[in-house]
Amino acid sequence: MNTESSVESLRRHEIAGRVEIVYGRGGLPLVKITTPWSTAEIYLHGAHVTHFQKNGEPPLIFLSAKSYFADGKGIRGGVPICFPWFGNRAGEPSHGFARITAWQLVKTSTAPDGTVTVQFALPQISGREAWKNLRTEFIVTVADTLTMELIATNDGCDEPLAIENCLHTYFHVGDIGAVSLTGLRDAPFNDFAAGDSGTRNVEHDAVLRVAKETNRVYPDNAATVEIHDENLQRKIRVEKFNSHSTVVWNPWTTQKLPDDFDPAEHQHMVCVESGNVKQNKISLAPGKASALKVILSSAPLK
Ligand code: TA6
Repeated sequence: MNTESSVESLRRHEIAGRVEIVYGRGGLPLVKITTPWSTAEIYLHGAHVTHFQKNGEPPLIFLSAKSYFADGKGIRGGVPICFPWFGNRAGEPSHGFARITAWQLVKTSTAPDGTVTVQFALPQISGREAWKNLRTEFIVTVADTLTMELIATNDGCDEPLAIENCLHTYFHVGDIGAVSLTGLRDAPFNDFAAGDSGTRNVEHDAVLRVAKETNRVYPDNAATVEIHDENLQRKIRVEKFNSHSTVVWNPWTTQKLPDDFDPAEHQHMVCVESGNVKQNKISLAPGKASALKVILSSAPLK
């Protein structure tokens, strides 16, 4: 954990009634946000959004009751920032090193209407010389919606950088058996569930229901997805910008996960992830930037 991330040194970023910096779980620095419409929480560890809840509604974001909150470990739930790669790499952390790194808190601000914006920067990491030219920011805007923007810039002048990015958002649902996803009808996907290595498939049903282990990467897909939750009588909208991959995941009780997730928790979560992964990976030319943006909103189902 870098010295900048001790809470006392971060208190200058506090805004009365809007932004508070505290020690969160595992003693990790936590940014607590209150707006007229909502509350949110973001750990500097991974610049990880762990909570977003509109006043009078259940949380919109799922967080495992068994999550780790420790250096070197990803937080289970919330919005893991999968970066600068997605998935497994031999001898490397799954989904990249961004989510297990303490980000720097750069700036907090609030608008006259009470909207709060928090900016983070991924520090240079010793031993990661291959990424020395990568400058990465994460900007979170909290209001009655939650907007997250991951901006990667190649500060080098000769070599392109091959990156993947994905905001791996875990959504809270009342009961996965009463949930349907819209927006993916007729969209081809690669199936990675139950050890499948990515068989290409397509479905023509009007909505996607999750009734088993589900792990789908929809390539070349920028669809706005809605999560219709009959149990909570709520729909969550996932709007994406500069995202060419959609991932839908629920481990059910069959995918073996570390003990930071209780298999029974599968009933109360579904991941709808937005990014540029696998065949949609990005070649970031010298001097160029790529901004992935996601806007989360919710409304009554009827
Ligand atoms: O997004 C789906 C996925 O790639 C699954 O394969 C599963 O591994 C999930 O991410 C969680 O990965 P994690 O490394 O956080 O356990």
